[in-house]
Amino acid sequence: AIEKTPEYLASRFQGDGVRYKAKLIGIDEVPGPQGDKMCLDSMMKLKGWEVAGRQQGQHKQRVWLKVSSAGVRIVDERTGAVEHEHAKEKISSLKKDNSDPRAFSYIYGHEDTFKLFFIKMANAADPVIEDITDVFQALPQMEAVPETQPVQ
Ligand code: I3P
Repeated sequence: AIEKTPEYLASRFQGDGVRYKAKLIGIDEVPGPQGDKMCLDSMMKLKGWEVAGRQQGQHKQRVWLKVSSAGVRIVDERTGAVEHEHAKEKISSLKKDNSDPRAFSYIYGHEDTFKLFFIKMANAADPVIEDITDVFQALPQMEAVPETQPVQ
């Protein structure tokens, strides 16, 4: 395994960060920042809507999920527009979907409103969960890494 030094994390997540191909299963307003049952209920509801949508011939939106030292961004695959920008300080919950190894969710809080974002990765969800976790945990070290100055 790669040793996650502050230098490694800083360079992995600098700028645009790491980009993953994904689909947006859905977004749901939830009552609070965290809670197992609350997340599971919300994910189950969004899954129900996904199934209902598919039965009507709708497809999930294709997106790029970008994980950087700033947080998570969701970019529309077709237009390239940044649709959601979630500062890591405001992400309060990160959950695997135990019934689907490609899916996970997180909660983003803004003022008194919390929204659960349910994402389906093109591949396994574990690597992106690990990246987001690293970004949360690496904050103090990453700030301590000095800017490298170009040699004149
Ligand atoms: C598709 C299949 C894919 C799914 C896709 C469905 O149905 O279930 O696995 O993509 O969802 O349309 P079918 O087999 O009938 O073509 P995901 O695995 O990424 O969910 P989508 O239409 O919302 O992209």
